[in-house]
Amino acid sequence: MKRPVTTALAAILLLAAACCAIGAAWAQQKIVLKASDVHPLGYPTVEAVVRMGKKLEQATGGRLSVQMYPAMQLGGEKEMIEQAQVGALAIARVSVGPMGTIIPDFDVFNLPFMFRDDSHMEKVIDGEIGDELLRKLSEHPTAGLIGLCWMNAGTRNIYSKKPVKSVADLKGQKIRMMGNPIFVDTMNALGGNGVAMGFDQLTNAMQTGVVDGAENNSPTYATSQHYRYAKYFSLTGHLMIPEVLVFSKKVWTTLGQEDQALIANLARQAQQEQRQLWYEMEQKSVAQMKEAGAEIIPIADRTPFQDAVKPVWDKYGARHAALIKRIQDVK
Ligand code: BDP
Repeated sequence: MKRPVTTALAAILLLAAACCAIGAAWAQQKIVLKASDVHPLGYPTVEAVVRMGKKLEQATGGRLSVQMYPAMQLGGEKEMIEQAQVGALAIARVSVGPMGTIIPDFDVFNLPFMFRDDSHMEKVIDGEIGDELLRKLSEHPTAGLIGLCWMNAGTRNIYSKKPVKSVADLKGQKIRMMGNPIFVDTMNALGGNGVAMGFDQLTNAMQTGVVDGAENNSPTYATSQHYRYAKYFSLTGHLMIPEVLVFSKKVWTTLGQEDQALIANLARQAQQEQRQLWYEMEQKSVAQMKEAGAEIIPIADRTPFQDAVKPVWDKYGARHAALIKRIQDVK
């Protein structure tokens, strides 16, 4: 007959073993991270996040994975940001455009004619300014988002039902802009009527004539088939706005430190991978637009456009003078 002390000890050991097993099972629990993008599958930003998800799945033996909801399945970017903030969505790939209303410093990227060209923009987002802004977002006490990485989105150009060859041609044209006052002010300064609305409402607004046109990069114009309603694509190049990949802070804090580091690292890789996809897509899009009958209007001298937006710089630039100077100094 066993002595009671030995029996008690055995019971404790058994209980401890059971707890360990439950703990291990808990740690092994599969987590599916919901991700979203306004663009369809195959678009560079979407593809980069899908690839990142595959790498994450591989690295964790399937414990962590990413489920992509593309093509505005979860709404426009405003909705995606809100869902990430409350933790209903883990990963949102959005334009810096709407982020400026959350982190004012982000608006520096939203200033018209801020970057000289793609390579200037890339040096900024790849360098210390890019890192600083991501950190600013992650450390913001109420934004509820972690800034993971940047992505390319080329140059935005105005497209409309009526050709825009000069600033004067914008007079009386209703042009959809992203939801941030800086963009409406930019279009108004150019002499048009800026109309703020979500990307999810744009096709309908063009169909029904609520707006005459919009402005965007060629891949967005081509994949969304906006040439069907606004065939004149004028190379105004007035905005060059990077994209940002954000992670819900609510979901982030439920992950272990190692998982967080892994995701952060894979996002950094995605930043470079997306870039390759981006340039291929830009070329393809221009061919697709032309084939579909879009008319590309070159703007030989952008100076009148640059001069016209000076009031926007006066209004929004002054408060960010030091950061703007640092960006301009990046060579
Ligand atoms: C595209 C961006 C997307 C924006 C869209 C817009 O990739 O994030 O939602 O523009 O104009 O270029 O809203």
